[in-house]
Amino acid sequence: MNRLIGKRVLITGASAGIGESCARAFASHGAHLLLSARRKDRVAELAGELAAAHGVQASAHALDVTDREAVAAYVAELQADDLLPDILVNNAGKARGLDKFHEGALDDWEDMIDTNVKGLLYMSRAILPYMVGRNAGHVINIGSIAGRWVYPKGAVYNATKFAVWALNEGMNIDLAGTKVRVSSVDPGLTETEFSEVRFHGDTERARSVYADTTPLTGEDVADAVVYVANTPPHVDVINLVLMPTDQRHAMILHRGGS
Ligand code: 8X3
Repeated sequence: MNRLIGKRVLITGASAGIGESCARAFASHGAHLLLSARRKDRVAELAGELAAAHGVQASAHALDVTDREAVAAYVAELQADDLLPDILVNNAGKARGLDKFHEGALDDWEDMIDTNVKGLLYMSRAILPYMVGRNAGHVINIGSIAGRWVYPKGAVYNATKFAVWALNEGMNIDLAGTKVRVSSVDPGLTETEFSEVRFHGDTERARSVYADTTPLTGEDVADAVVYVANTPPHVDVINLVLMPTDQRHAMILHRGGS
């Protein structure tokens, strides 16, 4: 049963990767889209394409989730226009660097903490009061297996995703007694721009992350997000962890064919 027809979904970081795949998957289920990303041109093009293809409403907004005033202004605008979302997908996130802790770059750390933690906080804090007011709504946080297991050279990225896990848990606890649901979808190795961003544009190194293995795609993760969003209102998926069949743990990845 499709419960997503006519639902309004706000997706952050929707210009590429898992966010873009989520936009495509929700649109194909008849949901209206509020797409945001720092890169307005990419997200505007996607909104136009999906609106035309699926007959849904789709708008694009240039938004840096680390800018708390910009987040507040965007949500105020949505409220004024009666466009508040039924579903918020906190997708904007990134890894920057893969270094031993004592060699890590402070700028990388700030970037990850600002986006993965503070950005998620700003968006959720701005939207949730309206969901609580309506006693309906769903926040879906894109976490990671990096929030379950720490791996070498990942400490700060791991810490931000452990934070997403804790915030997902904390929101759920504090929303007990309401009908507002909070879920995390926690993927393992997924081939997107993720590694290119992590390695500051080093495409060769990025490619090596996925060599000789079959990673998840953005579509695989979007399928899981849509499943979580489409469950009946009395069901709250707290965490959904998915990994490639070739991966069974952050540090156990099979390479080299069958
Ligand atoms: C992405 C998963 O294991 O590459 O968050 O960090 S991993």
